[in-house]
Formats: sequence, C-alpha cells, structure tokens
Amino acid sequence: MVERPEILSIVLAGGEGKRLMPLTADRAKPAVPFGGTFRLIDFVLSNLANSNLRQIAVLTQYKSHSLDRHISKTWRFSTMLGNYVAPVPAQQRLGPRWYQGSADAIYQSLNLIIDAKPDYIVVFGADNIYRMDIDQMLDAHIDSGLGATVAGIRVPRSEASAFGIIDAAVDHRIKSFLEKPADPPGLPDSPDESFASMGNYIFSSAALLEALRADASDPTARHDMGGDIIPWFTEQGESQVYDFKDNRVPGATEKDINYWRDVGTIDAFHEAHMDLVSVEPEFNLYNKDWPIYTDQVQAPGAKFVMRGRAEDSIVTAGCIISGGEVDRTVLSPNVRVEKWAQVSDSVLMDNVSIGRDAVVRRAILDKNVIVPDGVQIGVDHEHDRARGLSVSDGGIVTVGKGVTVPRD
Ligand code: ADQ
Repeated sequence: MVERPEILSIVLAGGEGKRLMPLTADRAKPAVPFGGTFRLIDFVLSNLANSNLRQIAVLTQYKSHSLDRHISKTWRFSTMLGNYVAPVPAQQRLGPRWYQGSADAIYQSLNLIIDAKPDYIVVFGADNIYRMDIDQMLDAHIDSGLGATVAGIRVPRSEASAFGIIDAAVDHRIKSFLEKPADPPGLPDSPDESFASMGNYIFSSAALLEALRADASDPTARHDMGGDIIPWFTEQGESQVYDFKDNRVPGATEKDINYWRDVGTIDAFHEAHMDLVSVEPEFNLYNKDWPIYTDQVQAPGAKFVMRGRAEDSIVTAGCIISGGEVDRTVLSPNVRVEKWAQVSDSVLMDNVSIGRDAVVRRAILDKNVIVPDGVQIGVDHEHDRARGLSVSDGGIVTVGKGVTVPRD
C-alpha cells in the first residue's frame, strides 16, 4: 500500500481587514458574517474538510474573540482519526512581539510543524469566497517535486494591484512574482487580465522551514507570505502556479465553476451578497455535494405576517417580517421588519430591527443595529454621512454593530 503523506494545514486568520471597517471594528476579518448564516472562515475550513484535510491549525491574532468562539463552537471534528481544527492565538514564543506579518505568524508557530512532522504544508488565507478541491492542488504540488505551489486565477487588470501577480511559463513554473504591484502587467493572450495569487499555497515542509528561517534572519524583510516567501521560492526556481481553472468540485454548475471572490472591501462584500440573492447566482450556496458548514442558530422558522413579504432574498431562521417589504436582501437570523418598512438591496446581520415606515436601501447593517420607526438609510448619502454612517465609494451605507441609527 502506498503511504499517504502527512499533511498539516495552516489557515492564516490574523488579518485586520481595515477596508471592511466598520464590520471589522470589533472582530477579525475571517469572523465577518457572510451569506446570512456563515462567517468568512467557514469557506476555507469547509474546503479543507471536504478535501479530507482535517488536521488544521488556525493562526489568529487581531481581535480574535468571536473568531475563536466560532471555531471552537462550530469546527469540532471527531478526534478519533487525529482530526482537529485548533485555533492558535499569537503566543509570543519568540519574545514579546506580535506577528509581524503572515510569514512571521507561521515562524512563531514552528512548534506546530516540528511536532506534527508533516511532509507537506497547506497554507491558506481565511477570507475568500469559493469552493476548491484542495486535494487536486496537492496532487499537482507533489507531482512537481518543487518547494512551493501557488493557486492562481485570472482577475481584471483594473483590480489586480490588490493581489500578488504571477508571471508563469507554459509549464506552470513561476518566472516572477510581484506582490501588489502599482501597475500590474496584463496577460499575453488577454491584456486586460492579470494572473493573481489567491493567497493559497502548498509547500514541501523542509523547503518552507528553510524559507521561513531565511526570512526571519533578513532584517529588511516584511515577513509576509506574498511579499517575501513566495518571491524567495521564485528566485530559487522552486515555485509553480496551480491554475484554479483546472479545479473541479463535485456538484459545481456551469456558472459557479471556479468562482472566487476577495470580499475585502465593502463594495465587493455587498456585490457578493447581491449575487447570492439573484435568481441565478454565480455562486451556488446550495451545492450539497460540497457543503459549506457553519454553526446554525437555534431559532424557529422565519415567519411572514400582516402581508409582510420578501422577494429575491435569503431569509434565515428566527426572522419575522410583519407587514414590511423586503427585496434583494440577505437577512441573518432573528431580524425583525415592521409594518410599512421597505428594505432593498441590503445585508442585515443577526438581530437587526427595522421599525415601522423605515426605509433601508443598499446598506449593510451589522448585528443588533436598530433602525427606529420612520428612519431612512441609503436615501440621502449626505444625510447618512452627517449622521456618522459610512458610505463607500460604490454608495453602500454601512452601520456598525449595535448602533441605533439617529433620525437627524
Ligand atoms: P492580502 O489578503 O492583502 O493578500 P494579507 O493581509 O497578508 O494579504 O492576508 C492574507 C491572509 O493572512 C488573510 O487570511 C489574513 O487574515 C491573514 N493574515 C494577515 N496577517 C496575518 C498575521 N499577522 N497573522 C496571521 N494571519 C494573518 C494575500 C496575498 C496576495 C494575494 C491575496 C489574495 O499576499 O498575494 O493575491 O492574498 O486575496
């Protein structure tokens, strides 16, 4: 029998997510709620679990309380086969300092690698929306015999400066890797597209240890996976790209095959939700062959009374729509919408309450937000700003956790 290699998965979950403010004012970006019942981290953890990669360390740091709580409540595998999801908070093992960057986060957690003695290490980010069979990428990595494999996807060149940009040869070897270049190069066959890193990597263990040690002793390094470690492997001729378009998950539709979104800005986050509520979404949350797991709240079924209605919307448990109208909106559990209220093109998180006659348009309301009777959001952006609400470049109004929206 061929022995299966030992694999340790590390999820980088310490990101601050400044561009998602105010949703990240009080929680780590991977803990931001998504799609009514999920949190961002559920997507990578589901992909790992569905790919039978179930020895997982989640490196946390920034405001990790709700993330830690979510992981320990939701992500409990049977330990019988040595499976686990372990949240690993920054522990200052190497002296009194926080993680300097994502590579330092792994370096400071080297004891995990030394204890587990894996042959390969899967290092994935925690804040993208996608389905991926990681086993297929692992096969490509093992077949190559190289030190590092980076998952890559084509993105519009206009958005590419937010990503690590890959220039690869036909045999997939990476010729150059530029982390977030100001002027990203287009592709030879498609000048308006660039080939971007998805922030998901697989390494051969010994090679990663060598790279991390070199990085730690380099005083000029930023100690970042995309900024330092991948360029280091590339300089050695030891990196290749795994093209995400070659990945197939069971049950994928023509439309959502190879869907991947970075929802790191308010506008991208909102747009991904509008996709979910569209009649034929690009991303199919309902694929039972590759489920996305989460913690389901204990709450009774959603209820519609007094002619309350919701159309083109996701309505989760515990919601009561009492006479209000909801269109193209995602409602997390326990939301209330009262008589004559109108809610459209919005994302309402847990326990939001919308009063009578209120109007909410193109808005994201974080947990426990109260919109009192008759109050309007998203109707007059000047007025929204004047009341201290944040309005994105794309015109999305975001209200932070627990705020009672003032009338004036
Ligand atoms: P970014 O997402 O901008 O780009 P980064 O902020 O380092 O890079 O976040 C990557 C992952 O690491 C996230 O899941 C984040 O939560 C986590 N992280 C960040 N700092 C951390 C720390 N100090 N400790 C633990 N975890 C930390 C990356 C790559 C790009 C790639 C994009 C794709 O660097 O090359 O194109 O992801 O989204």
